Amino acid sequence: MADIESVLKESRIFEPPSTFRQAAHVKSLEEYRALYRRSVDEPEAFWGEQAESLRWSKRWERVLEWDPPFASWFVGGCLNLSENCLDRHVATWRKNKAALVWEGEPGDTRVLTYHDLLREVCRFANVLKALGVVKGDRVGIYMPMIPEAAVAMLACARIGATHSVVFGGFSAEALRDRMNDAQARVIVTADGAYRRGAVVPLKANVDAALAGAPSVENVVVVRRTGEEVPFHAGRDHWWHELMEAASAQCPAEPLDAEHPLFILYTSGTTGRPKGVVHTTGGYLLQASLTMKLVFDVKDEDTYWCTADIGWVTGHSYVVYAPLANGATTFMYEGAPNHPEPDRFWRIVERHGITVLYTAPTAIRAFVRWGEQWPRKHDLTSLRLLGTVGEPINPEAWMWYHSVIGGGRCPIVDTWWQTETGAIMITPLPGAIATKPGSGTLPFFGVEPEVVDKDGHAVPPGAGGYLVIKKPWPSMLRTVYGDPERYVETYWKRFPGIYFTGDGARRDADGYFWIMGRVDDVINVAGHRLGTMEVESALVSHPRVAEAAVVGRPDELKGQALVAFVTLQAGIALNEGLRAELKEHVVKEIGAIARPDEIRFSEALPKTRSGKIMRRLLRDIAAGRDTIGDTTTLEDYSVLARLREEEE
Ligand code: 7RM
Repeated sequence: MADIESVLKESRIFEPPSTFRQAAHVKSLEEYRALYRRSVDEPEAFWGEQAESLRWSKRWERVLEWDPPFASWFVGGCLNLSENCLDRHVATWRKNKAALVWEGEPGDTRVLTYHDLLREVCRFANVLKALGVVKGDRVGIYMPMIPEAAVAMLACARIGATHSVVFGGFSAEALRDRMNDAQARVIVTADGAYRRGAVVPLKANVDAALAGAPSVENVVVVRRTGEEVPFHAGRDHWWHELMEAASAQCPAEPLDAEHPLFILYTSGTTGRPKGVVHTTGGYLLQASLTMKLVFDVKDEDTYWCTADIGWVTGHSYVVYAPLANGATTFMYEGAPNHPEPDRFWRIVERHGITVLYTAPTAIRAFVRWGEQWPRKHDLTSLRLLGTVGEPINPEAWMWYHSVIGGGRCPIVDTWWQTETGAIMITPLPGAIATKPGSGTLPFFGVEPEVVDKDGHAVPPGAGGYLVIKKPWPSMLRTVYGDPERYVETYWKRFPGIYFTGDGARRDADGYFWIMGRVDDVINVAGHRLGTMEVESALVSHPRVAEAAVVGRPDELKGQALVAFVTLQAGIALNEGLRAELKEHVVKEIGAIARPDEIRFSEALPKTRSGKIMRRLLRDIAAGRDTIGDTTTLEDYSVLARLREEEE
């Protein structure tokens, strides 16, 4: 009996377009394979060569020290990340190139050149120093998606302060717990943030959080929305006032390659937040190399990653990796449907976006809102599309490909995690043919495997647990303040091997297909089904926009399969449709996956980064109250509404 059974069949395949291939950094499958071979046969030589492309103030002595499960990369080397992102380019023709193009939700825009951005970063680095922040201190960042957020991150990196960005939509309690765990000395925030035309009271949340976070001595507040906010004399400072007084000269501090760059909290299911720690050299190297080869970034690109900086994708692929490559990174403050559902496409047209990187959850929302919205805009500037965050259902992939990409743009479906720091499994768009729903092949130096519960590799086509067999440069180094938890969470289940928590299968071409989180696997009469495949079967029905499946305890079968389904806009509910959807799943993948129950819902509970929270749906399906952590839930009203919608 397989650990996780695979039932989905998907046979479409898309070769890289030849014009794309010719101009790409990696141009053929043969080239990919040769480089990949070398990267895993001689990882230290490979990464050592790649690291030559960064600016080091002191060369490393050893590429890797591996004391399982603790890794040190570029041991003895010193560098500064902000110097690599800024000073390096300011010394070239890129000085006056746009580093950051920004659009606010109200439609205001700003452009910062590399020169501008360096000056802002230096000034804010001096502000932090003046507030007493020294190398090794932690700084909290709780901000809207405005340029100052990137400035604050880079300023921390410049002086060796470790930042901890907390998503601006999180509550005061979530912020308090994270600041306490990190023992942050300063928080950088704003008066408020625009979201769908309303104002999120960031400063008020900070005030509430600080009542229980005594380590924080100073708060720096950007004026964004202009609302009156209470000020605590001595503790609170306006960003613009401190910046006015600060010098624009600030030498980049040479930092050890293993100096902690940031702590990013992922909500564990219970209790204490889990602070994933990333360091400097290896992180920067893998983030910047993936940026170059996966997004095939060129100087002419205007690249837009839609993730919030409160998520790892925002750290790596909005801020650090694009800037390390001297690219133009575009940043948008607000919601995708404000004032109308065509906001993203309006932005693509207005700014001439060439590379777009977004999440499946957003794509499914666009499908649901209807293709009339993208059709209103000229999207021909786009040349490459990316997705991240969840498995993408083949139907959503096809829609993205044809409606947004005009059939001409490759799609890079990039699998990675907060813990991996950078992309791990992904197509290289000029080299690797894509299949809708597959992340395809491992990036250089990454050795993933699909294994059974005893850690043995499973044959092609079989489902199992996704693991990574060797250390990689941008891997997490520990859980902040809790190395035991680091070992326990990631390295215990398969001793000496990193466990991702995801289920996957590999097909006959060696392509990886992520099947969802292992904790979400549903056990129906002895068949262990991953969520992705059943959900994809539902989403392939023309009336379905999104689906989430969970198990509910069942005396006969172990678990019954409950599907929560969101329909396309404008579709009326009826009993016939329920039966039709059940039959559709049977036709697509077989009787074992037939949903026992279908519940229609206007929305599904999701995290801020768009991941469906199946844990909460399990409680609802079983009629239980939710006991677990809901602090990362995007829209609390969804839970109440779901409870009302009984079959
Ligand atoms: C970058 C990020 C990580 C989890 C991961 C998966 C899921 C992410 C994909 C994906 C299938 C993808 N960091 N995931 N990307 N599943 N295909 N391309 O998302 O720490 O927030 O989440 O997200 O389950 O383990 S994260």
